[in-house]
Amino acid sequence: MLELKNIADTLERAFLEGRATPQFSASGRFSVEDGYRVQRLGFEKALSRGEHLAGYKMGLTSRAKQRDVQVFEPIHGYLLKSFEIEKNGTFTMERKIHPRVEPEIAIVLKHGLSGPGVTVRDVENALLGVYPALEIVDSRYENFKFQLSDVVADNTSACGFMVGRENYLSKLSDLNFLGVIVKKNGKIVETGAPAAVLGDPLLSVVGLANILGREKRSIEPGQIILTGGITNSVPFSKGELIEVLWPGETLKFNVQ
Ligand code: OOG
Ligand code: MG
Repeated sequence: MLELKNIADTLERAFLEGRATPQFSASGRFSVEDGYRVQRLGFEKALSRGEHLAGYKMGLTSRAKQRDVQVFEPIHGYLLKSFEIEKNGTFTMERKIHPRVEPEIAIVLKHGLSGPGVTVRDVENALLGVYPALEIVDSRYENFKFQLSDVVADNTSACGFMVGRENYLSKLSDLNFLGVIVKKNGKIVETGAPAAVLGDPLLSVVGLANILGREKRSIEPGQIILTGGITNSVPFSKGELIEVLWPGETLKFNVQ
């Protein structure tokens, strides 16, 4: 039997030191439920280090992302305030393993939502903002290779995020069609549209609210919800420039 507390300790060390660890599912029975138990332990450890919750993320909500990592089920994790990257800022490779960037739609609600029975209409009525965003994932597993339970335990590879100022709330009926372009060092490397995320990124929020409801938790007003990567994630390294071009706003960072 794998000891869940030991797994949480190992993942915390990998995260804090930026050193990859072998996946756990390879060395014994490790269920998805165990993965979420480990994620919960990791969250409690983060709080006791003085970290704060910023919101939640959904992952593996697009075919591109599922094929990318060969895991075919949506997952959810938590976002810490310290993950937020300054706009037009720099991203440091210090204590990172093999980070990758992906374009996402971020959602903020003006009133709380909790399942069961949350619908798209409920999410629409609760919306405060719909923002262009990017996420940086950095799996704590060797070679970015994992099974479903591993990636859940590793807080779904969460590492960083940036949320734009542009609010697409007034363009909600066209949200699915907003194109996004990812450039690395000035060259286009990925293109996509929010429709890639479950056919509508608001469905990601529906899923999250219903999942949290089962745990007697809820999405709180003002929390940031990342709805999931639209394209394949793009690896980068020191000295490179990443730009994510959205209608009305470009999100970018230099890698140091
Ligand atoms: C898993 C996390 C997936 C997304 O947006 O699909 C994710 C990974 O790719 O490491 O964040
Ligand atoms: Mg993501």
